[in-house]
Amino acid sequence: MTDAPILIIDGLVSRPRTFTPRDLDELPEEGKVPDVSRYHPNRRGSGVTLEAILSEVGPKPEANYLTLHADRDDFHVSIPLNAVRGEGIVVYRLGERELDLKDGGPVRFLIKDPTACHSSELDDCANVKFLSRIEFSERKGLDTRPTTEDEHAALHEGE
Ligand SMILES: Nc1nc2c(c(=O)[nH]1)N[C@H]1C(S)=C(S)[C@@H](COP(=O)(O)O)O[C@H]1N2
Ligand SMILES: [Mo]
Repeated sequence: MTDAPILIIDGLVSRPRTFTPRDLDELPEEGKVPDVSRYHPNRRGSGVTLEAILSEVGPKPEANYLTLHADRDDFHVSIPLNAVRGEGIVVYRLGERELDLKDGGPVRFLIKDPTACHSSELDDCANVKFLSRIEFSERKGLDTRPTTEDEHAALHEGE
């Protein structure tokens, strides 16, 4: 595992910071998610809850939205903090190794119980791969999720 930062948290939080895999490993046990296949049978890896990260950074009272940024392919999703609280998981390991690109690594966001694509704020499309930064803001931020079936098909074509 690399010791380099893999995730940036910034915007409206009391303690903006970066996390290395070791930093994430050191979060309290109750924030650990040992195996994401219990939520999504076809997905692999382990990680921590979004809630555990929120406890570290302390979102400010006016932080209504969080935006999940994937710089690698310029994909972005912005969802209300209240809706995703308790639902979000940050996956960054597969056993003792880092999560592969083909699993959406090195960091992948997962929603425990997402709805079908473009049917809600917390849909499958919000399961952001290659997550590099989580930004907190008062208003909704950048959201590049596909909004039509055609856009969606085109996005998956490129995978
Ligand atoms: N970085 C990034 N994350 C992404 C996407 C993408 O194009 N780039 N596509 C989204 C969409 S539209 C869907 S439906 C899911 C698909 O995830 P899966 O390939 O693991 O099923 O990933 C989401 N996460
Ligand atoms: Mo999607």
